[in-house]
Amino acid sequence: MAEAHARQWQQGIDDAHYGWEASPVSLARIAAELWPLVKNEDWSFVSPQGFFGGWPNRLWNMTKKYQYIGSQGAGGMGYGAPASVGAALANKKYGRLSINVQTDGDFNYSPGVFWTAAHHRIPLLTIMHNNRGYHQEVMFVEQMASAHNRGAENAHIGTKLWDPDINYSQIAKGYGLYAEGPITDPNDLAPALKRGIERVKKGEPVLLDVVTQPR
Ligand SMILES: Cc1ncc(C[n+]2csc(CCOP(=O)(O)OP(=O)(O)O)c2C)c(N)n1
Repeated sequence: MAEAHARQWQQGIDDAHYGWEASPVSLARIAAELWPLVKNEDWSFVSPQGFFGGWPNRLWNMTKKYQYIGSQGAGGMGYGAPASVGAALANKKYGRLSINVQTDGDFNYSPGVFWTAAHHRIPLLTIMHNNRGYHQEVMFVEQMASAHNRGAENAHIGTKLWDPDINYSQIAKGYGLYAEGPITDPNDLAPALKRGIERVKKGEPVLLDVVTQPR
C-alpha cells in the first residue's frame, strides 16, 4: 500500500506539469502555486474539489480533519459559495486561513454571500475557477449531441458564460472585497496569491479572478 501510495503521489506531481504554462491557467497550477504559500499556515480548504480536478488531494498534505470541507451533500449548484463563507466563519475564531476555489457557475447562484463575508469581516481567500461556463453541462450536451450525430457546434448555447465575459473582480469590489483579476497569464498567479494571502491573514475576504482551463 505504501508503494502504491507513493506511485499515486508521484503521478499527481507528474500530471501537474501538463499545461503548466497554458493560458487559460491550468487547475493543477493553481493548486501547485498555492501549496508552498499555505503549507506552513493553519489552512483549511473550504470548497468541494470535484470540479477542481481533485488537485488539493493529489498535491497537498492533508492531515487534519478541518483541512477539507468535503464535497456537496447533494449535487446542487449554488452550494459552494455559501458553504465556503460559512466554513470560513467557523474557522475565523481559530485564526485559520480559509481557501475557496470558486467555480463561476456556482458563484452566480448566490453571489451576495460575498457581501456577507465583507460585512462580517470573514477572512477567506476565494480564487475564481473562471472557466466561463457551466462546463459540466457543456460536456454533457457535447456528448449527447455527438451521440445523436448532430455535431456539437451548438453545445455552447445556454451553457457558456461569455459574451459578455463576467468581471468577477468588479463584482467582488462592488460587494466591498479586495479583488484582483481577471488573471490570464499563469506567471501572474503566484504574486497575486501572495498579495491575497497577506490580506486574508489581516482578517478580510479577498477574491482573485483566474481565467482557467475548463477542468
Ligand atoms: C441547483 C442546480 N442547478 C443546476 C444543476 C446542474 N448542474 C450541474 S453542474 C452544473 C454546472 C456548474 O458550473 P460551474 O459551477 O461553473 O462548474 P463547471 O461545471 O464549469 O466546472 C450545472 C448547471 C445542479 N446540479 N444544481
